[in-house]
Amino acid sequence: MAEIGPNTRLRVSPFYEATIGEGVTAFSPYNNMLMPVSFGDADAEYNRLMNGVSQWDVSVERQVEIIGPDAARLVQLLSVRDLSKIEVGKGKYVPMCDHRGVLINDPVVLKHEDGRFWLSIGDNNILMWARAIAAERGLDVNICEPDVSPMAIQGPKAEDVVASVFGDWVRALKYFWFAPAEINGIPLIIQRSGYSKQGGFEIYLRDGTRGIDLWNIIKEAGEPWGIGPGNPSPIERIESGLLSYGGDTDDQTNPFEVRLGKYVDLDLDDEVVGIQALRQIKAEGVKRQQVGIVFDNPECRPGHAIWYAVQQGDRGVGHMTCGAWSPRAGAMIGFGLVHTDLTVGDEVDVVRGGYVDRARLCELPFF
Ligand code: THG
Repeated sequence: MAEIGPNTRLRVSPFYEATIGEGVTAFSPYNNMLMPVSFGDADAEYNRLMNGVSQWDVSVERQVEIIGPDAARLVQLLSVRDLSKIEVGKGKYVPMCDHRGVLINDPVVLKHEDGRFWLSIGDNNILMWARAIAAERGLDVNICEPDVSPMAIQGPKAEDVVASVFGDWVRALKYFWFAPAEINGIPLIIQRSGYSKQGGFEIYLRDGTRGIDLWNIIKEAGEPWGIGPGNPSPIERIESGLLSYGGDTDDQTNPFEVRLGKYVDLDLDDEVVGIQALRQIKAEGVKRQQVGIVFDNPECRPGHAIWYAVQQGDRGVGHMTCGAWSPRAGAMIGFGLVHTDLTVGDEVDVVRGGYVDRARLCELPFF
């Protein structure tokens, strides 16, 4: 069997050995790292997330740290959401666009102090982007990627597990709020957040040499609740309507098309990258929309390829950008990126390889 090994261009997660020990069976490339995407038992992994608690290596969610007198200014210039009221100790979900108004990331922004922020990024090189914009605008900031690696604890029992390790104070953390913590000398940040709608926390490891220690502390503490390994679930995130930047978006996608319009503030000043283009896009009318797709045939199962063509008769009306068998829907479901002249309830054909499947458009989220 061929191998893809860690090398200087493929950085190693501090939890790598731990996930190998847990029996990881598949990885996906993300931010020049490998993200575990399967531990070989999809049903058990989904059930843990829905009914118990699941432990994820999401160190691929890299942090871009911005420090300095102009840090707040730079973070706002990079973000099409108004950040003037962001509070110290709270994160915010923020679309980032290029000068065309095309979505280039959807990070969680964490404000640590007035002059210090983290952008907790998806799969794109925002470190380079932030440095380029800062230099162009002559801003007084320092930008780096700190030694920080998030682990997610997700599911209805996540709070009990995290409280058993760090104390009951974590139960009082509101959504997206974070606080520093420490266990056995391991420096951490704990936030109520994570890429699922089943509740939970993200623990940002701030010392990459202590990854296995942290993994084992959480694993042992979670045993009474049946904790086990998992990863951002393609099934649950589709059911819950969570966007995957780079999966559900292409090189033309703007935030209005993928349900992020509520996080866009068009009256931000003109200097914000992409804001002028977004005003024009809005004025001209948005051409595509993200909707749910439910397949008629209950036997239908997802295939390999993505971005299947969606048609009405012979007319191409868009694409299906992701799909999964949904236990809760009892059907194959997915997201469509389709023309705005289609509406919820419309029947469509999804063309997958040689097959044509009948499906119906519906509102997102599914649940
Ligand atoms: N956690 C952290 N960093 C991340 C992710 C994460 N960086 C990369 C990637 N995931 C960014 N994408 C998302 C997508 C959705 C959410 C968070 C990050 C999310 N959305 C909620 C929703 O859509 O309902 C809440 C948004 C809101 O209303 O504020 O949580 O998972 N650290």
